[in-house]
Amino acid sequence: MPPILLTIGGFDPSCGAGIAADLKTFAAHGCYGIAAITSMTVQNTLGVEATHHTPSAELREQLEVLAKDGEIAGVKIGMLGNRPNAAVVAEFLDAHKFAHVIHDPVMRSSSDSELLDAPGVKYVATELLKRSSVITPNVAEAEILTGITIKEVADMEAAARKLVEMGAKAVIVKGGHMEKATDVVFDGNQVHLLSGDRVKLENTHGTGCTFASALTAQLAAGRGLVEAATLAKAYVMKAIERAYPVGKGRVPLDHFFRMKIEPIARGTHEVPQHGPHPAAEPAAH
Ligand code: PXL
Repeated sequence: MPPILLTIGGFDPSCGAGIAADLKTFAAHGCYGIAAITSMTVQNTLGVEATHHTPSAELREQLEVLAKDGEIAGVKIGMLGNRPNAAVVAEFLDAHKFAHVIHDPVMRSSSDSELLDAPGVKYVATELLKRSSVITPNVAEAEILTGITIKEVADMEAAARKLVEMGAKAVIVKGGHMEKATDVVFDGNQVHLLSGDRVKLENTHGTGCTFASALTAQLAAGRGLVEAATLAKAYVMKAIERAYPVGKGRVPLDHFFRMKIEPIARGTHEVPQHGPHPAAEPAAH
């Protein structure tokens, strides 16, 4: 049985970020994904035009109906929208004690729309952070949560240490927007640096969601934090490399790059063998 992973986040109708990106990432890792929507965003590849947050009672219903249905191997948290929805998620985590809770503390979209209101940010810092197994802020989010200005890797490390003092169990500060794309992984004891190449990041969308989802899949598969983060980063890098434009704006990642094979030759499709089917016909010449 593949592990069942739950994503709690916003829906991006252009499917580059949010729970659609999470579900694609889970599937690409051989996991079965389920999802609870915190917010319906109005969005295409050019940016977010509006957000309509799920009423918190409805979010609670969504989460509870999923939890009572079976074993959830890991939970990934993304966009929360507002404080009431963040509080529902905290209540849900307290009620169920999941083995892996990966929180990507999304605050603004790459097009700079607010994805979590100010009371929600405060709630993440004081309440939600300590309920997750790993929190994965980018540099801007780490600055907001800690109040530390981040200019170089040493500052990222200081922010990671501060987040653990604030109650986080483990932290990955993502340096994708820094010059060398170094990520700082802090498990509460040791700091590990993951270096990377900064590939076309300005023009991509959904890298943070994808990284945290791949990390969730790797942790649920039993890997340790550093190995899981290394594999998740490699997956994101490859998915960026293979990305192709879908709309007029930012380019979503290719989550299924591993499945890219030569187009199937005519005559080799798996169709029932009763009667001719155009896809099953061998090429005429
Ligand atoms: O990339 C952060 C993010 C997360 N979740 C949703 C989003 C975005 C960015 O636009 O729309 C739903």
